[in-house]
Amino acid sequence: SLPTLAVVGATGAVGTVLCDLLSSRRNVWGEIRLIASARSVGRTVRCRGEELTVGALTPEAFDGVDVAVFDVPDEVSAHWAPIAVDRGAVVVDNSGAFRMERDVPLVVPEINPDQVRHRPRGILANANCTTLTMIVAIAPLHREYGLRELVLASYQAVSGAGQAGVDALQRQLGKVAGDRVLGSRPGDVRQAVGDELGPFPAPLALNVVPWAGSLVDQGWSSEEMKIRNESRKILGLPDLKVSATCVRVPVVTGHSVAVHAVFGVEVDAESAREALRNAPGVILVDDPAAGEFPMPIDAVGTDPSWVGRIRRAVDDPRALDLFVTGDNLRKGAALNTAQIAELVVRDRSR
Ligand code: 11C
Repeated sequence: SLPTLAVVGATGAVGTVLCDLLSSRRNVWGEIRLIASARSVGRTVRCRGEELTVGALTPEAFDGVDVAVFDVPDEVSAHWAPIAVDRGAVVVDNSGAFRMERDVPLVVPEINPDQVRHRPRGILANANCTTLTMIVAIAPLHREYGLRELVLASYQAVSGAGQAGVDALQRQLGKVAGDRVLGSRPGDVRQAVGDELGPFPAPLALNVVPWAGSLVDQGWSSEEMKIRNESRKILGLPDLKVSATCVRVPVVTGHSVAVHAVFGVEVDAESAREALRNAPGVILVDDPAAGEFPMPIDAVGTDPSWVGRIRRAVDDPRALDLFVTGDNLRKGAALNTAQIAELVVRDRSR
């Protein structure tokens, strides 16, 4: 019989996209069981053309489940993932709770699919959405040239902070639209936005905020350290130099990253384009003369990472500069977890 999939956090920003994706991907699942926190229990969600009723997060909810995908906060995953494993499920976790644990693989199916087999704790981790968007385009270049260093600046959408982030931007846009004065200084939206900051430390409407996540160490944000640590783990390069600056921008969905990548050998923009043209999960859009470059408005609702603006660095023949953008809720989250879950069942039926 076909395997049973549980989706924990089914009504959140990522869970909703996952249900949507499961309706359009090749169907490998028998029962799909939707699970969420108490306030969403009893709601119905459409998945594969059926109305499914959301159930409660209890140990028994995992009985008979083959794979459980978790799209919930770190502390919820940390508590519940081992319970799901005890009940017999393989867990695919999209939180930060397990990603850097030595005995939990961090899987990107285009890069390290074989790692789904090594899961001593029954848990497979899904990377952060900014890491995932960028790494799918960097791995083929690493295979070609041998990566030494990444210098990154992100342009992250508000949906990375969940539905609360989207709601906050939309409320703020309502307040600044039509406000031609925008406070005492033109362009200063603080007065218009007032206290509608939502999960962000400053207004996002008509602004950019160089901050995502929490303060970790020496001024670095958690998001910046995740990109560094996760890129090293996924590529199997423990000494890779990574410096990231994470910035939130007023985009609803689609994380973008400007990348300066330094390699072990001299690079050539055309051969880099060729490597990316042939890479899984990547779309090359690189014709600036024709006004073609990757943007969140292209990437939203699509599966691949869109990459373009590929240039060899003027001052370093071993470095490439490029721009990547991808749907943070799809490849950045729901899609990658769906792909990992599918690998688990494909592997089982071999
Ligand atoms: C953001 N990337 O855009 C974050 C959200 O580690 O999975 C996801 C945080 C994570 O705010």
